[in-house]
Amino acid sequence: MTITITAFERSPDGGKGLARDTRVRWALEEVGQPYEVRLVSFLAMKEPAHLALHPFGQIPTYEEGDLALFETGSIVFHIAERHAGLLPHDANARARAITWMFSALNTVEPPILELATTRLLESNKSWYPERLPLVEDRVRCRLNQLSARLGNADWLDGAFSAGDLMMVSVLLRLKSSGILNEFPNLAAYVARGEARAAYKRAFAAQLAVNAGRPPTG
Ligand code: GTB
Repeated sequence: MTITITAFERSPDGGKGLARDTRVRWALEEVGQPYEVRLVSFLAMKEPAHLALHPFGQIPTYEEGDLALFETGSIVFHIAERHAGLLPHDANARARAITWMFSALNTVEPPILELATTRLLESNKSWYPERLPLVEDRVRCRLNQLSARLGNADWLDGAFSAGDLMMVSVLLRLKSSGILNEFPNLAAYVARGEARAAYKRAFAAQLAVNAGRPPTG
């Protein structure tokens, strides 16, 4: 059955791979599943046809036969459950890998998003110089804890899993901030993710859509 995902017609990041279709492309590449991409504009995302797939009018979505999914956590979990390569067979190791997926999305991503939003939307506010360091420190707090847990390991719990895919995807958003480099083992962890052949294919595929198109917004 053909898998179709949606992605920005034109990503605001100009092809840096930070939009969330990249993590879905990466998961599909890791498990060797071909997929098609339907590009959608910001306007089309808010129209009924897309809202029927994604109630919040966002990308990415995932369609496969009768199944339509939204939310990258759910989509990557679905891919990892249906195809070998992203979740261990051992039941406990599998549960732990899934736990890392949730923690990437629920515990590590929120302060990183808060930082991105602060920088993007609040830099003209009088209180920005006071707020920014507070928000940065919330990110540092999480990275400090994650860094301590990762230690010298290559991946969070044994072999590379969907938990690492999600955690690296979340941390990638920090690359331009300089904060990631304060934690050399996390910077190396992200670089290991980026060095995977499947990630490179996913990145190249999104870049092919956005190359030569200046960032918007
Ligand atoms: N929780 C959802 C998920 O994980 O699937 C979040 C989905 C989401 O935020 N989608 C964004 C979207 O569709 C695109 S990825 N936004 C349009 C809208 O809400 O109207 C977020 C994103 C966008 C742009 C950059 N960038 O330019 O760097 C990075 C990340």
